[in-house]
Amino acid sequence: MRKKIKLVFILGGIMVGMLFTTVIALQLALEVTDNLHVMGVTRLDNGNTLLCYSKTSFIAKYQKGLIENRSQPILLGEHAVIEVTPQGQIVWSFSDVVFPHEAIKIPNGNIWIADTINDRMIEVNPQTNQIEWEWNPHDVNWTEINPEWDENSWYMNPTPWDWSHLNDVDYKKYNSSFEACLISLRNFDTIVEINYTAEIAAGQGNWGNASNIVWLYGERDNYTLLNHQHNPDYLDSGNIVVSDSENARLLELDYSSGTPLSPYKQIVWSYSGGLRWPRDINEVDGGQAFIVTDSLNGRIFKVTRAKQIIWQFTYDLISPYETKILDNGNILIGNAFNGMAMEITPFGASAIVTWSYGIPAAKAMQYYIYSYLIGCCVGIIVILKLLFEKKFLSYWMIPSIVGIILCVLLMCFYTVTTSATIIFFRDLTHALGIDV
Ligand SMILES: [Ca+2]
Ligand SMILES: [Ca+2]
Ligand SMILES: [Ca+2]
Repeated sequence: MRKKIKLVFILGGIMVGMLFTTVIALQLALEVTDNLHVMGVTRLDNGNTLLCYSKTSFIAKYQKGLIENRSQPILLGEHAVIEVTPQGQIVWSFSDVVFPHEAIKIPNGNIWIADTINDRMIEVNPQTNQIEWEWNPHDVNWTEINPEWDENSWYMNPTPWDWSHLNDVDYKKYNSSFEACLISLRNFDTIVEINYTAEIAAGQGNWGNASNIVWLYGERDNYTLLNHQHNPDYLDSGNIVVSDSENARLLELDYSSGTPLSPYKQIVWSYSGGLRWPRDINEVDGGQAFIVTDSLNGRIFKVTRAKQIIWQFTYDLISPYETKILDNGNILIGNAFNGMAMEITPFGASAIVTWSYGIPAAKAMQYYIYSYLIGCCVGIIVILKLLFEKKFLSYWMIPSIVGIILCVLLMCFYTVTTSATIIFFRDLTHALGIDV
């Protein structure tokens, strides 16, 4: 009986210890390395890459609900949009943003940024870093768009922080008539298209006029239409695709269906089944297939219009955010939780990584946790063996102490090691086929 109680205490202690060390190790890794949580990625004509990042430590606080309002201090360097060369040199940056999700270059040379938690779309002149146009959902009189969105609705009651969660922006030129800006307002479950030409003509002080919203889809809390969407895109046909993330489906909308300002549009293609928080869809093969970012499944795949998955890539992805299809057929990835922008070249049924920027610290932590858990299992077996063979107390303590020392050393190695070492181990495990 006494032996049984002792056993329960020992096993319980080991389990609590494992859990505790794992949590501490994760926290340490994220805070010591504090790698970049990479969201939107765009390849520029000069070969450089624009990428939006926030530090992983911010994401951790944000997800725990520890950052609730603007009075919370935003640390220097915590968020930025940067331009990096193929060699990884930063040649431009803009940091007056909080959790930016997208940055694209428009034909006049300026950069459009979805400044997500600041609830605004900004146009930045990269020569001066001045904001030359800004579109805020709180400037819009939404009741003009839809009488049901009255003064009591969400639309007319802005909160100062992360109200709309404005998470994507796209550009389109409609022949010579006007240039348009497609914006995703995640917390509104709504996508809007803005007449950019009219906004610029109206001048500062008149931005955000409701009459410059020329098209929309979705309505807050009407989840039959959209539920917390990400990354709408214009198709070459003029239709719009969007990741209807919380509904775990992908939609193609007939742009011309319904009236332009009706929340309802005709869905002409959709895909669901097996998706976990899809956050991006891009057309390829002349509109005959799509590249999908299936975030929580840690994969990027290609699906045809006939709904066949014909290609998939998972290597090193942890909750990837979005992709952009490059002119040479390669795919640029914002690999959010694994802290990298990556370029991959499709190869057979998968792809090879041909370029990356950032440190995959989170992936290194996964390797650490697996090795740690294996170590613990071995430790438990040793302890049980010693116990049942009636050895002295001091003997079964030895493997535990050795195990703890090894864990601490491993933890130090993984957290303080250089990016080159992490990348070496990442590539080694991949080469050995034990990548997970
Ligand atoms: Ca995007
Ligand atoms: Ca987009
Ligand atoms: Ca995309």
